[in-house]
Amino acid sequence: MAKYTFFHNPMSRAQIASWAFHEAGVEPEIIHVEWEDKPAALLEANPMGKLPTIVHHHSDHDHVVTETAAVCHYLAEMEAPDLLPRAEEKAAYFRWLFFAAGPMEAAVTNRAMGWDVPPERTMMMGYGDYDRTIDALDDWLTAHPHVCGERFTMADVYVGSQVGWGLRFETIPQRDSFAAYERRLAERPAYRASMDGAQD
Ligand SMILES: N[C@@H](CCC(=O)N[C@@H](CS)C(=O)NCC(=O)O)C(=O)O
Repeated sequence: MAKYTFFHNPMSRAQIASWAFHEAGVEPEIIHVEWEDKPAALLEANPMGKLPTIVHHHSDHDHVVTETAAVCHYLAEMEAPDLLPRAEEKAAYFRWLFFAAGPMEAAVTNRAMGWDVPPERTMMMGYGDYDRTIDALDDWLTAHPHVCGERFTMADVYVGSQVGWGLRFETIPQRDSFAAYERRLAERPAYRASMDGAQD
């Protein structure tokens, strides 16, 4: 039995987890999910029926992990310590991992839905406004080749995917830093292997 069960559909955020599995060098049992016919095992593990959902079969018990950023970090914790941040990298690692999963995800999806924060309400929004959010990440990636600086870590799988998907679906603007970051990450063998798998 594989150590992990991975509920997957390539046209979803599960593709980010697929890249994370490849980076971690772990081969899960993949259960392909059709949106209109979600398996009972998925709904049992995650009543929201959202992807990615993974189940870690650990000794005599199972652990369910949902939320893409958490899945990425969990796989690094459990399987790929080299992709965890070193002491001096932790601040940037957690800052931008949470930034991408919280403020950035909210800013980008709200904009894609056609909703912008009224200027007088930006103080109460976690991301302020869309432009400020995008500019913050642009500034960081202009000054740093990866989330933690020179070294690739698991945070780049998540932050890089947000940038890559954003550029592809035009939900984030073209910026030199984003394009260069995407190109750098696309050279990784694990990224390419996960994309090959997505086309099967
Ligand atoms: N907060 C979740 C969001 C997951 C999510 O919304 N996944 C979408 C696909 S990208 C999904 O499973 N949609 C199916 C549904 O809602 O029925 C995460 O970050 O993983």
